[in-house]
Amino acid sequence: MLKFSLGPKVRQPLHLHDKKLKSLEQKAQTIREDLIAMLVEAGSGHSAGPLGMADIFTALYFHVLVHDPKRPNWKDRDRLILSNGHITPIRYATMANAGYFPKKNMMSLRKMGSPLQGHPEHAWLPALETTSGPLGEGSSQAAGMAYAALMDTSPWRVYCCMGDGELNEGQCWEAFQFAGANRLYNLTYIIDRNNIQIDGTTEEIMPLEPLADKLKAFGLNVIECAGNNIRDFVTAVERAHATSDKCSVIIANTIPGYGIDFMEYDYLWHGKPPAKGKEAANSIKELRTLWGKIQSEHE
Ligand SMILES: Cc1ncc(C[n+]2csc(CCOP(=O)(O)OP(=O)(O)O)c2C)c(N)n1
Ligand SMILES: [Mg+2]
Repeated sequence: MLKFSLGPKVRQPLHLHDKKLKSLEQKAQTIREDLIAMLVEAGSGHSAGPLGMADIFTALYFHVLVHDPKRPNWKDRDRLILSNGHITPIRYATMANAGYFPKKNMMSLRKMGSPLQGHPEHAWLPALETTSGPLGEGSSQAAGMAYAALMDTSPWRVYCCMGDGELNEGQCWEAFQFAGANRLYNLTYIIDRNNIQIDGTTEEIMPLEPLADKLKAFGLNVIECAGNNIRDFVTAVERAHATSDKCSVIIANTIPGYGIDFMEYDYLWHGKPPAKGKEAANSIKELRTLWGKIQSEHE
């Protein structure tokens, strides 16, 4: 039974036309290059997860979220919770490109006193919505926010990014139970299904499969998509928006280290940046090759 009545939250289709798609792909490319520049300058931080999620963050900030970078405290903004806090460099790079703060500030990543800490610090950068890093917590915070929004009949939606290795944390499954039982249809979890975690592949360390079936058994609306295909991801979000009686989970199949050949699929790049010099230059070169391929697909 539905605990909350249907409000005005069912969103209109997102209308991703070809011209907009191309502009999002261009944006994602800029963001990937900015991300590498930030990580190289910081000399520490996470590469694989952030690169794999660049297309999704671009789609979120430039097409999906109802938000206003000039009014980060606007009460009706959508809430984006980063439960897998360690991938925050991709959020910073996307937020800078969206106008939340000057792009030159990106280079302060992980420096003393910078709002751009290695894991998100809400007190220093309120537009992050929460502080995160301890895996699992964001999943419950997001469910609580979505529940509150339904109680208040507020129009905003909640999106919560999670890692697949993060699902080893039992708290995630408590949050899924709560979201399923309360049919939080204004909440969408986005799982970065990149098959790696800090020290190996997910299936070696703590097998997750059959993941979709497990999530369905918790009463969730499960949608799978190719996470490095912006159109596919946006279509998945539209399907979540069209669901008015269940919380949705998008299993986004991404490539860790996407765009940099020597990082792709390799868990050893979970938590380190390319070294200054040759490795950094090669990373940018690889990303430009990817960009060439993306453009040629449109010809
Ligand atoms: C509660 C908790 N336990 C352990 C860690 C350390 N840790 C940080 S990231 C990570 C791996 C998470 O895997 P996944 O979410 O798949 O991230 P990916 O490697 O794909 O970026 C771990 C174990 C943590 N941050 N919080
Ligand atoms: Mg992972």
